[in-house]
Amino acid sequence: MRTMRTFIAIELPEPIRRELAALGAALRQSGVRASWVTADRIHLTLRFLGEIDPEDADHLSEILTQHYAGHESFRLRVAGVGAFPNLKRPSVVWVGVGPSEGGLSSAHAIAETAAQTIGLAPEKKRFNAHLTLARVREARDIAPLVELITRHSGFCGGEFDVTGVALFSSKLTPNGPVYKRLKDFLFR
Ligand code: 2AM
Repeated sequence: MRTMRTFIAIELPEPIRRELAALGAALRQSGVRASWVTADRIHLTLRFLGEIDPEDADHLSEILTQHYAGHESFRLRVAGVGAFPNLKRPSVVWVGVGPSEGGLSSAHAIAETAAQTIGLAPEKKRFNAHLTLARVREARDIAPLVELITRHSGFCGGEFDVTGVALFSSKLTPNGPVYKRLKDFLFR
């Protein structure tokens, strides 16, 4: 059976995307070799599922429909810029999202439980809500990027109401991943 590479994520509204696009353009000026995630593809991943069977995707969708239907909407704030694992060795440039407790935490818990229900192993890494802006390709000469991240650390992208989450497929291509929204799970 053909599997699909999938993940569960929260989409961002247009005004936030515009702010992220402007921030990305500013950081790109560093000239450091990195693959920049275009603003239309930036999302908040709740759970990366990897390759799953279409049957499991259907089962997962049923569970998510049921559980998210009872969820309250909540507000998130997009703010701050940093790097994983740290600014000395930036590998991933991220933008912060919070608060991580409350609605975001319970929306994440639903995604995690659903993933385990279809037989996936529990996620070992602690959930760290972030938006990936870039993946750094060049470990040397990163000083200009670090400088720009530091200068923009007070970045504020605005707030938005989360009214649902979605299941996405991800196809890896030479031009980067192509994401497709497969199904929406709207809150009550
Ligand atoms: P990231 O933003 O931190 O890279 C689609 O690939 C989404 O799933 C991305 O947002 C990515 O998170 C997330 N993801 C989590 N674990 C992943 C993995 N092992 N491989 C690819 N993407 C992963």
